[in-house]
Amino acid sequence: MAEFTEADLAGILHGAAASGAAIGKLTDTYDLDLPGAYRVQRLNIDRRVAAGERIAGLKMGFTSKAKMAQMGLTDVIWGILTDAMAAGDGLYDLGGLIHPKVEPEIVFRIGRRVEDPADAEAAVDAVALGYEILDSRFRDYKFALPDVVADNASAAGFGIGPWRPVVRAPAAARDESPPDPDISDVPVTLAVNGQPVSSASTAAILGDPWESLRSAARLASGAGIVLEPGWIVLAGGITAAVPLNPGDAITVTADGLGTAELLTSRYISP
Ligand code: OOG
Ligand code: MG
Repeated sequence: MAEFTEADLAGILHGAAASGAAIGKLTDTYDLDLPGAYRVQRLNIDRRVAAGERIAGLKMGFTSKAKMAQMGLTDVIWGILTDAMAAGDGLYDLGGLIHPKVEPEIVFRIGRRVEDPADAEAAVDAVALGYEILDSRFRDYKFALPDVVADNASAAGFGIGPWRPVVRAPAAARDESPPDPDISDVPVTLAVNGQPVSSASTAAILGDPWESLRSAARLASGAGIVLEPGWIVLAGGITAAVPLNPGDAITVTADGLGTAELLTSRYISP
């Protein structure tokens, strides 16, 4: 195994993202374990923050069987989102990306500081349907768990549909009535240019997307991260991700949760 520092590996990943040129798996050449991979991930987030980006929240990965099967991995992972990854309202420019994909997500909004992960669920003030744009820095999306963790769980972008405020039953009735809107088992469809290409229930996310929120809070707390008001948590792709091409119109819909839309530009900036 080659000599390396975690800063070297972060630099390699940053270089791939900045140049749009894919790299081979780090684990083929370097002895990278999961704790080391999360440190590499953090080095590149620190680099983004030093460049002026702000942390926007967290993303969970491989929380659904469809995603695990698609990528051949079975452990839940997480990554960190920044404001620069927000897709915005205009046409989304795929320029600089290597091989982007899109997947439907449930998005949680944190309403107040989460000092204790046990408080995370109560701290969520709204939920929405959204999507995530993925762009693995690894050739052909071929990676082992430490690779994809170091690569910030392939994070590239995200978009959020209309927020739905979370309304909770009085404490005595909470066991029987889930928070409204009920997101535990809602059919979600992803359409490309008007054609539905994949659909699945939100129950695909660890049985209930709230479970993913709880995991995110536990993992963040273990990493010394405090969830801040206004942060979001992406619960994890509900269906397998689909390739994103210039000029695509992507629509993610779910009963009672509305629609999130992504229009990519036909023109790719150099
Ligand atoms: C890793 C990212 C996984 C999810 O929602 O499961 C992820 C990948 O598929 O490249 O974002
Ligand atoms: Mg995702």
